[in-house]
Parts: sequence; C-alpha cells; structure tokens
Amino acid sequence: MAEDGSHPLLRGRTNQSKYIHGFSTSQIQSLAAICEAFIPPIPSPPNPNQSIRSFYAASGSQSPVPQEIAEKMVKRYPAEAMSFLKIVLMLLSTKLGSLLVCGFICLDTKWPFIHSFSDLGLNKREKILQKWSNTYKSFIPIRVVFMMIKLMCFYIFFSLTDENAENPTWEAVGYEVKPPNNGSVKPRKQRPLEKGLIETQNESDATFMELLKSKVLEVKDCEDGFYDIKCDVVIVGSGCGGGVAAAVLSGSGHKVVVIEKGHYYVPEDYSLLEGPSMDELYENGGILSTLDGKITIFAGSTVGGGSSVNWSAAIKTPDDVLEEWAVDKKIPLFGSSDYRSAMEVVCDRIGVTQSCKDEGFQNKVLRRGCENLGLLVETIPQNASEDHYCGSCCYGCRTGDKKGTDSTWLVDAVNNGALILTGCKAERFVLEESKGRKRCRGVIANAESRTITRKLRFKARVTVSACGSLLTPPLMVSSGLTNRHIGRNLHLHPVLLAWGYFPSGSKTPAGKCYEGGIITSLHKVRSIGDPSNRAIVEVASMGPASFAALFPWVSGVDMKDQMIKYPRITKLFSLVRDESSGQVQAEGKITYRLNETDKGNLRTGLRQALRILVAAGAEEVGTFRNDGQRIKSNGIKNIDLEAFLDTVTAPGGPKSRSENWIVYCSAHQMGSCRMGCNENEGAVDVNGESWEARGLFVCDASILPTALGVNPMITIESTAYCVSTKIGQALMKGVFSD
Ligand SMILES: Cc1cc2nc3c(=O)[nH]c(=O)nc-3n(C[C@H](O)[C@H](O)[C@H](O)COP(=O)(O)OP(=O)(O)OC[C@H]3O[C@@H](n4cnc5c(N)ncnc54)[C@H](O)[C@@H]3O)c2cc1C
Ligand SMILES: *[C@@H]1O[C@H](CO)[C@@H](O)[C@H](O)[C@H]1NC(C)=O
Ligand SMILES: *[C@@H]1O[C@H](CO)[C@@H](O)[C@H](O)[C@H]1NC(C)=O
Ligand SMILES: *[C@@H]1O[C@H](CO)[C@@H](O)[C@H](O)[C@H]1NC(C)=O
Ligand SMILES: *[C@@H]1O[C@H](CO)[C@@H](O)[C@H](O)[C@H]1NC(C)=O
Ligand SMILES: CC(=O)N[C@H]1CO[C@H](CO)[C@@H](O)[C@@H]1O
Repeated sequence: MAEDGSHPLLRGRTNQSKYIHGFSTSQIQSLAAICEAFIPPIPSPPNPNQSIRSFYAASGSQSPVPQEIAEKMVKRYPAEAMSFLKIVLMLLSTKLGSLLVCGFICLDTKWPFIHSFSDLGLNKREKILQKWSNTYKSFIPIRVVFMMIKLMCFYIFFSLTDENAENPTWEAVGYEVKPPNNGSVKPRKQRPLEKGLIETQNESDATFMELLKSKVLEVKDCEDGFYDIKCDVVIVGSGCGGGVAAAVLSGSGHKVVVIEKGHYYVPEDYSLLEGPSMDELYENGGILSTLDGKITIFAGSTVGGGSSVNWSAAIKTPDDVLEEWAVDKKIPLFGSSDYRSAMEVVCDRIGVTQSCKDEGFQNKVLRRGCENLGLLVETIPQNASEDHYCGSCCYGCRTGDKKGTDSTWLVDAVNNGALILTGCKAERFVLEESKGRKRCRGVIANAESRTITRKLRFKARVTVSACGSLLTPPLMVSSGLTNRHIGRNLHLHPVLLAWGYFPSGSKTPAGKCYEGGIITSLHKVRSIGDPSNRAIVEVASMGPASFAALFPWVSGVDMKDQMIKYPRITKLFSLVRDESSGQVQAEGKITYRLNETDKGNLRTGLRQALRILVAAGAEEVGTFRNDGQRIKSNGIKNIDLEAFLDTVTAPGGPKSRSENWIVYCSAHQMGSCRMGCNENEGAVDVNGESWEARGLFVCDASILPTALGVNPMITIESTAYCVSTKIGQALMKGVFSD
C-alpha cells in the first residue's frame, strides 16, 4: 500500500476525482468494509514475484476503489435497487442495523457487545458475505445485494486504470493490453464515415443548421421548438439491421438519414481497455440485466451497434430454421431464393472467410476436447481475414480487420450520400391518423449536445426502426402503438458458462485466453444423438474484470488464487435456442422466464462443455454457480466425472428460492417485434411493416420469428437486406408518396 493509503498505481487520481454518487461517508465506509472482505489483503503463496506479492497484499477497500464502485453503481444500476442497497449500507454502519442484517455474528462477549459491520474483523466479515451468498430464506433479498456489490467490486478492481492506462493487478493476473502489431493500424487522412457524419455532440444551434444544410438536407427552424429535417428515409440505429438498410436504401437513390444514440469510433480510437470500452461501446456500459438479476445482457451501443463489438462468428441461417420460419410461421421470405442470395451478398460484403490459420488457445481447447471425445466440431467462418488474431475485438477491433457495419455497410451508405447523426436519440415516431390505419411521418429525436436547444423532427416518407430487440419495442410503445406482440417473445439465447484451468507447460494447447480469433469453432450438442437438443457449445471472451465479476466468489483467498490463473482458464459456454421468452416494453425493464425444457437443454450443453474441457486436458474444471462448484480433473476416472456432472444443473438466479444460484448471460436478443403472417401472429407483417402504422418498418433482430440457435448476425443482416430491398422497390413505385 502506498503512503497515502491509496492503491499503489492509482495515486494522483484520488484527489482529482469528484464523485457525484451521493453516498454518505458512513455508507462508503460500509461499502469499503464489504469490498475489503471480498478482496482482502492476504499473504502471498511461496516465492512470489513483486507483482504477485502486491496483488495478494492489495485490498478492495483501497481508495479510490469504493468511491469508483459507488459511482458506477449509481450510474448503471436501476434506481429502486440502489435505494434499497443504500439502506442496507446505512444499516450496516450502525450496531443495531448490523445485528439486524447480519445476525448474531455481530455479538461479542466483551464490551461493546455489539459491533457494526465495519468494526468486525476480516474473518467475520468474510463469513457474513459467504452467508449472504447462500441465504435463500431471508426477509430481505440479501443475495441480490451481495450480487450487486460483488459484481461491481471485482469489475472496478480489475478494470480501473491509471493515467498510463494500466491497472495494478494486470501483471499479476497475466493480462496485457497489447496495441495491435504495427503495420495494421494505418494512419488515415479521413475517417471512413467522415463525409456523411454529423457528431451532434460537437454542435450547437449556431453550427448545426449550417452543417445540415451543407450536407444537402432541407432543414427548417420551426416556431414550435423543433428543427424540421426532411429526407426520404430515416433509420433509427446503425447496428447490424440499420447499417444494411442504410446501404441498400441509399444505394437505390434515396436520401437516407441514420440517427444513432451512440458515438463513432475508428480503429485508432479503441483503447482496448475493458472499462472504458464497455462504457463507450455497450448498452448501459455493459451493466444490464433482467429485472430479477438472473440474466446479464450485453448489447452494442455505438455506430455499428452489436457488429462493432461482436465476436466475429459469421454463421448462415441454418436450413431447418429457415424451413420452420417459411412453413410453420408462414413467412415466404425465408423460403425464397431472394433470402439465400441475400446471405451470399452479406457474407461477400463483410468478407467471411471459411477457415482460420491460427486458432487461439480457447478454441484449440474446444477443438481438441471434441476430437478426443470423438465429437463433431465445426469451424465457424469469420468475416475477418484468415490470420486475424486479436482476441480483444469484443472491445472494438483495433486492426480494422474485423468488418463490422461501421467499416462495411455504413461506408457504402455514406458513399451513396447517406448521413449519420451520432449522439442523437429517437424519442418517438410521428404518427398521423389516416383512414383506420396510422401513417408514420418520421421520428422525433433529441441531440445529446446541450447547446442544441431544439428537438429534431425528421420528416420522411419511410421510417425504419433498427434499435435492436431491447430498444425497438420501447420506442414503438412510447409512440402509442399497441399490437400485443410489441415487446413480447423476447428471446435471449441464454448462456451458462463453464471453465477449465490448463497449467502452462503441460501438454495442453498453448497461448492465452484473451488472444486469437474469438469464436472459430463450435460443437452442436444434438450431434451426440439427441436430435431435439437445442444447445451449442462455443468459447467466451472476457477480460479479467468481466471474468472476475462473473466468477463465483467463495472466499478472498480463492478468488485471488483463481485470478492469477486467468490467462490459462478457458471459458466455454452452453447456449440454448430458447423456446422460453421474455418481455421488454419500457427501456431497461426486461423480464424473462426460462422454462424447464430450455433449462434441460442448457444443462446438457453445460455438462458437455465440462466433458470437453476435461478431455482437452484441464487440471480443474468448474461452473459459475455461487458455491464455486468444481472438481480436480487431472486423470479423473470417467465414473467420478459423471458423478460430478450429475450435480451440474441449471439453477435459478439470485432471487430464486433455491440453495444455489447462478447468473446467466445473453449477447443475442431477438424476436421482440416478430414478423407474423397476420396481426395476431406478429408485430410487423411479412415485409417488416408495422400492422398499425403505414410507412413504419422494423429492420433489426426483433423481427426474427423465433430464436435462431446460432450467432445471429448474418441472419439479421440478410433479413434486413431483403426487407430494405423491398422498401426501396416500393418507394420507387411511389407507394409512400402520399
Ligand atoms: C459481445 C457481443 C458479441 C457478439 N458476438 C456475435 C458473433 O460473434 N456473431 C454473431 O452473429 N452475433 C454476435 N453478437 C450479436 C449481434 O451483435 C447482435 O445480435 C446484433 O448486433 C443485433 O443487431 P440489431 O440490428 O438488432 O441491433 P444492434 O446491432 O444492437 O443495433 C442497434 C443500435 O441502435 C441504437 N439505438 C437504440 N435505440 C436508439 C434510439 N432510440 N435512438 C438512436 N439509436 C438507438 C443502439 O445504440 C445500437 O447501436 C454479439 C453481441 C455482443 C453484444
Ligand atoms: C512500430 O512502429 C514504430 C513507429 O512507426 C517503429 O518505430 C517501429 O520500428 C515499429 N515496430 C515494428 C516491430 O514494426
Ligand atoms: C467531435 O468531438 C470529439 C471530441 O469531443 C473529437 O474527437 C472529434 O474529432 C470531433 N469531431 C468533429 C467532426 O469535429
Ligand atoms: C461482426 O463481426 C463479424 C466477424 O468479424 C463480421 O463478419 C460482421 O460483419 C460483424 N457484424 C456486422 C454486422 O457486420
Ligand atoms: C417450454 O416452452 C415451450 C414454448 O412455449 C413449450 O413448447 C414447452 O413445452 C415448454 N416446456 C415446459 C417443460 O414447460
Ligand atoms: C473469402 C473472403 O471473402 N475473404 C476475405 C476476408 O476478408 C479479408 C479482409 O479482411 C479479405 O482480404 C478476404 O478476401
């Protein structure tokens, strides 16, 4: 610890930072006491080097860690959850409150007989946290409090950086943020989207109008507090769906404006730092979950949307799914040759390669494990070049090699004269009553800049919602649309993770978990003989902070012991093509109920993932269940492994009333505005147009009729390609000229 008591490499930051979290001093004190119990200073293992020694000596209570945790929690967690958490922290700062929340462990035979939480010794505090994690019958949802603090505590501890963009733990946990190899970041004269880009956050009333006019848009400063902006097509969202729609519609000669609430980053801008990247590129900074805290949800929010952070897996829509959508769901598009050729166009444009020269450590593990078990393992095509090898693409691709929409479709769009407004958030669609069915006339949006004082009203013949499955429904609902499928049928492709530790120097695949192409191989569980199983196994990419945030905490020592193995821990996940579904009608209010069928499939997939890790030579394997479920697997007998696997289940979340719990993850959201062959079957028709409002189309993952079962990007882009091609044809025919 440094002389001023601060985290060794974080000095200098403390004084400059101004915190606005609104925690009282005693609440911060309680929080710090909890963090210290999560991450206690402890003696290091024998013969440590300097970095290991200081890692073991470091404490979660060192300034500014608790302040940063408080700040981030207030910014990212729902307000109701925070109010409750603050009450608990306040109680813990008093003796009676601590007794109430923690029980008899706060009592002492000696004066003062009762201790407040922060006055308790580290051992007792650790015991209390262990109890919280295991408590399922209590009058306050203490497990949720446990989860909220634990997640943020580890996330901040392993992602906070100093002015040199370093975190004091990284050397010890074997993590290194490498700038990409020299040659690949070419200095650019102009950013690829420059000529069509308007970063509204940089503009003021004075400059904004001029800028719009210079980009050949008809703009009017209206008396009623709006800037009116005229175009043929306005597209909300620039992700997989929006990017493709922008390219196609501008390509057919229409004046297209894309509005995106996120910002624009070019490869050189990406810091690759886990903390800032999550903040800049992900919805709610990567801290988003279902209301019950059971499923952690990741979605992109930047120019390029999910395609800028995606894990490079480019998989075509499986034939059986296409048939189901065309036949059972009666949507001809998915049985058409148009759709098949759209997939070719999409793969071509984003440059999908069929093989990978040098697979990373985690994918090698998956491949070797499958091969040793005689299981089928498939190679996943990537849109990046074959020797693409930078496992940090989930934080933006620094080499510019991975082709997200921001380096493909959106470039085509601006070359065709489309404009992209960033820092600009759509608020509601402009709907007019007309002859029984509404007519959509555009969208009203807010620019982020405080010096743009008016709202923006985009007037267009056609309006396209491409906000993704979590945000298209809230926008439709707040615009007054009422079809009952809006915001329902939300599929998440829920994921359960398994881990395996592979000491280096052994006969296991070489490399580090955060290097190499992210997803290059895949195992379909149904290939082992149960054709009804809907799970697949792939590898998961996580920086140390996200890993620590999710990894089960059972004690301070255990967590530190695990974290120094981080580079050699492979994470595999079981992902299910979910029949279960959830709802999202208001922003950030996501519910989801996983049913027994899906749970069963997920569990089968998870067991399979563990078998694969063992077969690949893991020394120890485990799940992410709260009790740290794991087994030493070196040379394990099959019968013992199977006995362990019998105990591997798909438990409930932190709010469930069962002894063990787990956090599920989701990076694929679909279906929340699904296409249907009539109004009772879906929120939009088979052309993607709202049943209720003419001229309003949806062009993102929310229109997929069901869950897909594989990584969805190619399917979303191909669907968007078909939907927008038809819109273009209709515009040509003058269908929307009224
Ligand atoms: C970490 C991660 C890894 C992934 N890896 C893969 C992979 O390897 N392979 C694969 O196939 N898929 C992958 N996916 C999934 C894929 O990226 C998404 O399914 C896909 O991006 C969804 O496309 P979309 O068009 O529906 O929405 P998005 O791409 O999410 O785009 C929506 C955009 O709309 C913007 N927006 C939302 N509301 C508004 C508003 N009101 N006003 C203005 N703008 C708004 C958002 O900021 C966002 O940029 C991954 C996803 C994540 C998060
Ligand atoms: C990397 O780039 C720098 C500056 O352009 C150059 O000096 C250096 O030699 C390069 N290193 C390699 C390995 O190419
Ligand atoms: C907008 O502002 C950011 C910093 O806030 C700057 O990096 C960027 O270059 C600006 N863009 C334009 C077009 O001026
Ligand atoms: C996501 O990444 C993959 C692989 O790098 C790429 O093929 C795809 O184009 C990206 N997403 C989109 C929407 O382009
Ligand atoms: C799970 O949900 C799907 C779709 O609603 C249904 O077909 C299946 O029977 C359900 N399974 C169970 C066990 O309820
Ligand atoms: C097969 C194919 O399209 N390969 C392309 C993949 O993307 C790289 C660039 O990233 C192209 O050079 C390849 O031609």
